[in-house]
Amino acid sequence: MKAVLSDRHRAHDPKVETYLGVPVPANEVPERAEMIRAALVEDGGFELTEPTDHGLDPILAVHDAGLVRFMEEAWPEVQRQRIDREFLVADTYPVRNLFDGMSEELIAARPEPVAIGGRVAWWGLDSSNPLVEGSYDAARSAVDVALTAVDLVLGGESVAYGLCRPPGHHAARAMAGGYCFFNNAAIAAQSIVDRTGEQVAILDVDVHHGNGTQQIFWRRGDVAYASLHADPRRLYPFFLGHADEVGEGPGRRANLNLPQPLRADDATYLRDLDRALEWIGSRPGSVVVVSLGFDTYELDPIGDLALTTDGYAEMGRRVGALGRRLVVLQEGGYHLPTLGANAVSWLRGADGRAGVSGP
Ligand code: Q9C
Ligand code: ZN
Repeated sequence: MKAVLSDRHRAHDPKVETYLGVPVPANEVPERAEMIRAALVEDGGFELTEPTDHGLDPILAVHDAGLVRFMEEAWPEVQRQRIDREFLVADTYPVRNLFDGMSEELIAARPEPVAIGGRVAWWGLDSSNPLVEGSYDAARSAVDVALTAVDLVLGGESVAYGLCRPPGHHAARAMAGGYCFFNNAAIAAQSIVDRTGEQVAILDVDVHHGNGTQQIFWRRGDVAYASLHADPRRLYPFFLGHADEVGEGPGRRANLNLPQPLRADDATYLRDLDRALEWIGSRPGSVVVVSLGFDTYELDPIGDLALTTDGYAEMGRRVGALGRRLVVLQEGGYHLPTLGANAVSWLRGADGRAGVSGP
């Protein structure tokens, strides 16, 4: 199997994030991708390739130009405004109740702030998403990784893996968040639609609901989104991911959320995976984009499900058995010691090989 990865992810190297306002060690760190890379190399069954530059157009096909401009300008502005910080996060957000009673028209006309502390809130979801000096460059490289995996699959590969970092599925049209800046999977799916004219399905198996991907395709019937995730009443992103969110307008019934119970095990999870796969299989299209997270793992420090390394092999096998071409893109997963084994297990399963046994 071909695996696309770039060293440029290392430029996004936050040391700290905040948890309920208090600094804690960052979870989404360069070591994550390095662990997976090492395991792919050691396995021997993966051909590692570098991404090619795809420019800004595919990003602007999905994201608001203002978000892209903010990402370009954020760190230079931190320096220009002489904010002495190692990372940028917001403290004051434009939450919906701020605008209670105001007309949609007047709300929409509120101007973007000029202070960088206001802009990071304007374009952001949450304060546990540190933006550092190299975040923009790394986020651009993650998009190139995803689009190069698309190139491989449209060029005839039956499956390609993109080791995207930073991840993407929390990033919406006009919003970063949840360790994500640009939505790699959404950009990949849009590019497949544009280049093939076919419908596309996105299967999201990260432990968190992909609110960004859902938002981008909410009113779209040509890109279906199916997600298994911890019930948002318990876990980030807290406010979206409920089962009654099915899409609207032309996108009605093209969104499927399957919230999972606390500590859901392989058997419980795989039953709902089969529902998602059946739903995807009933829709047209020959390519499926997978948002792959290993924060569903039993020892993940921020997830609350209980999947195993063997469970990932079976998950990969069932997704591979769909018989669709697969663009598999890395999202979360934060238990560093097992990330490599879990990735190899899932990908070997999808490739129709036997999984590796757990550590
Ligand atoms: N103390 C992805 O897995 N909040 N994003 C975490 C932990 C944000 C996770 C707080 C979690 C986002 C791609
Ligand atoms: Zn996640």
